Amino acid sequence: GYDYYVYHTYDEIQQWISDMATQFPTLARQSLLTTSTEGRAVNMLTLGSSTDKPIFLIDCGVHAREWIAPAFCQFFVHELLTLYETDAQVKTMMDELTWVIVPLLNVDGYEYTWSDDRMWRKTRSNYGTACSGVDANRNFDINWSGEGASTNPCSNTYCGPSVESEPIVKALSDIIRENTGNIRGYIAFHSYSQVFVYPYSYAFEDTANADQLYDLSSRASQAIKDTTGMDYTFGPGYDSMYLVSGGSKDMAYNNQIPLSWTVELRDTGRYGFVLPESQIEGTCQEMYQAMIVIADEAMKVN
Ligand code: 0X9
Ligand code: ZN
Repeated sequence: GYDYYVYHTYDEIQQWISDMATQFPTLARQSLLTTSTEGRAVNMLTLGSSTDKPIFLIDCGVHAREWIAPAFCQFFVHELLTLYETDAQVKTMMDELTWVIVPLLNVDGYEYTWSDDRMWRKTRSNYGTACSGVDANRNFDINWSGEGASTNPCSNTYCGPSVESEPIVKALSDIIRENTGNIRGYIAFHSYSQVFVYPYSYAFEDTANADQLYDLSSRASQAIKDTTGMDYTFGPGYDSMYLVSGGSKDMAYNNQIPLSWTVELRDTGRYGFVLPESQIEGTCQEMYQAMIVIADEAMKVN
């Protein structure tokens, strides 16, 4: 069977997505999110026993070199699909929510990390400048090109020539806008640092539900501690790391998604982006337990 504890290429992930949809026809549906700048398909999976439930939206791999993120997305999808019949908690999560999951968002960048530069972060778009690539997590419609984003095309945090210039950003933003009021939760999986980051990151400002996000992040961190003993911190973006403008989780929150995070997976810096495959299983197991806690709350929000 498919090995969830190794890193997979774009082609392998594409095949895996269609295999999931084929093997679990009543629980999983594959669709095309968009076509990337370089012409690759960006696919998503919609999971759940019915399709009209409130949505929990997840994307993995917006930053190309953060390989553990798509690895987690694949593991998580597989858990939801294979445990549905036997695990009461998973059954409830799949009966009460519609999971929209993009296992690999920045497909062009990801391919480039396999072929040319393991440390590539951005997309591969070029708008006629010396350097290629836009930081997709600076390209969303939230204080676009403001503090914590660069207008220099050679910067790793280049916000792009215009807001939503990147097809993957435009397509994900469209999903968020088309489902306004019907998305309970959003998580963008990144690495590394082991942090639950919630809004806001573009300004020193707290959300209306800051207490809820604090409490839920705290419980998710505790679930991780109880699973593998790993420490994950949490806090608003402006506090936990650095200011970021044009990031997806702030855009999601401001489009009426109350539970919104950037989650930074393992590690805390020893291996950084080049996390050994031996750590995939532990990372997936701990974050799966955190997702149970978060899903439980998402099912309660009204
Ligand atoms: O800079 C980013 O886009 C994210 N970190 S990463 O190392 N994965 O690139 C952080 C985004 C969350 N916002 C803040 N931490 N302020
Ligand atoms: Zn990242």
